[in-house]
Amino acid sequence: MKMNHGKKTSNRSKLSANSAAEENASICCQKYKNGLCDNCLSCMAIRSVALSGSTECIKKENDRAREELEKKQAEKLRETVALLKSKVPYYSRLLKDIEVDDIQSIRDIEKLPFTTKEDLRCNYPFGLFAVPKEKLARIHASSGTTGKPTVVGYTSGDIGRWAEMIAQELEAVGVTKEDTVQVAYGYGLFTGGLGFHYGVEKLGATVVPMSTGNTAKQLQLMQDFGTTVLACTPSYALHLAEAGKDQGIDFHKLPIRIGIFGAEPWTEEMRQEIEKAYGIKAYDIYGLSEIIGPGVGCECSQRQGLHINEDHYIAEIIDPETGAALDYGQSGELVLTSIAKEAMPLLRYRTKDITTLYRGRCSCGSLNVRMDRVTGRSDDMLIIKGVNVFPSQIESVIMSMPKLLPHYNIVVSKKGKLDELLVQVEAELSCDDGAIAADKLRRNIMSITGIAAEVRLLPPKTLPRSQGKISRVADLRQAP
Ligand code: DLL
Repeated sequence: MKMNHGKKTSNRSKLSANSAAEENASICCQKYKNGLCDNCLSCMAIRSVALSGSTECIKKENDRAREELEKKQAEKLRETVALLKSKVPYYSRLLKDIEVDDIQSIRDIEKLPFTTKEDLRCNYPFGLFAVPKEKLARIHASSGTTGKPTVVGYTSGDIGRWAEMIAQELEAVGVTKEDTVQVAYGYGLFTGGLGFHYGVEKLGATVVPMSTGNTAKQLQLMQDFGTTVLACTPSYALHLAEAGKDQGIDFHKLPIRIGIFGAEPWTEEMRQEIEKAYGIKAYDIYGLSEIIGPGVGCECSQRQGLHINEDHYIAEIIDPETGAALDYGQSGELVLTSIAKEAMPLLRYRTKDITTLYRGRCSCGSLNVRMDRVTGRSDDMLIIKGVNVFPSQIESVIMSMPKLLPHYNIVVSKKGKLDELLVQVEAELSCDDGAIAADKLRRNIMSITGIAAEVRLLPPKTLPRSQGKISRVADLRQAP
């Protein structure tokens, strides 16, 4: 049986849902006390309507609060444009026909140019910095597969705001000062480790700065130090769970209760697998170095999407092919503008991450725009036999089959002129069961993607494990 180490998440969720409703009720009372809407006949009526969550006056109040937020965003956007025009020669050239006064509302963001990873490479290393080098407190970089690394800089103010942001996100999933947070994201040029580290310290919890790898030690200290929160990539969480099981560790008997996973795409099914293995609640956190690092968006205890930190960023969704703006609820490429960054603000950065944005008040009370989990990157999308396929679709199929293990890879190759898709998955099955499972997997992939894949079931622990971001796809068609 799992020991109770003060696992507070579900109570917390109920509490925050109630307090959101109470907040709505009090807003309603205050604003409409001299002219209640039809539903607001008495305070009790307001309260019960607020709990059910849909009155005319709550909607009006939400609209007013959004308007207020967007006004502040527009002001910060104007300041950012002014800063870039005066301090970054690359942006001064790009923005030569745009005046700060052209930005009157956040919808005017569409007048601004996009920024891409290529722009960062062309300005390597410090060409996009808006402050002199001596004002930098830290530099991070991501290596990328080709060419020069992407370099990002931070002032001490940027680092302070980043830590604050992560601390708030940790709090929103139920992490408290009493928690011990094992940070198993890489420390170094990658933003994951240090980004989390300072957020945990800011919150006042205890940080165990493990970085990636050293799996045996991770497991030992997790037990000896009484880790309550694990932060790492979802693929490494799976690897740790598997290694722990091999050592006979029963995670359900340990105090660990929360996992904060991100830095790579993962599916809802993967979440369930991880939660089952550890007996924890797992939350999705999103971010990218170009914008700051982890924490651009994070789920709250309600898990109704990742809240975008709108005091710091403006999020848009565009059609990745045409660059045209898409509406809330439509899936496309996420574009982010930093509006509170000193060292390296970016305008309309094309993340290449595919997701959907939603508006409306979350049951935690926040009105911030929320994003769906990232389903893949526009440049990760495979076109196989003319069909668009995201690796996450194949992962969902695999993870929905209980007899298959969450360790797989996808190989795309060419035979003559024809594309071929090979999916290899580990499974603990006898030969007969294996043949049935392979056939079922083949049929399920066909029904989701429309593609006839070759399927191979492999013995457990055959495929390589990851300590950081995992690479599960090999497209051999472009190989020389
Ligand atoms: O991965 C920052 C980070 C660290 C995020 C720790 C979350 C946790 P980069 O190395 O620059 O930064 O990689 C950014 O990783 O554009 C996405 O494609 C992918 N990514 C990040 N978080 C998620 C997530 C960090 N939760 C790139 N789901 C992004 C899916 C993610 N993909």
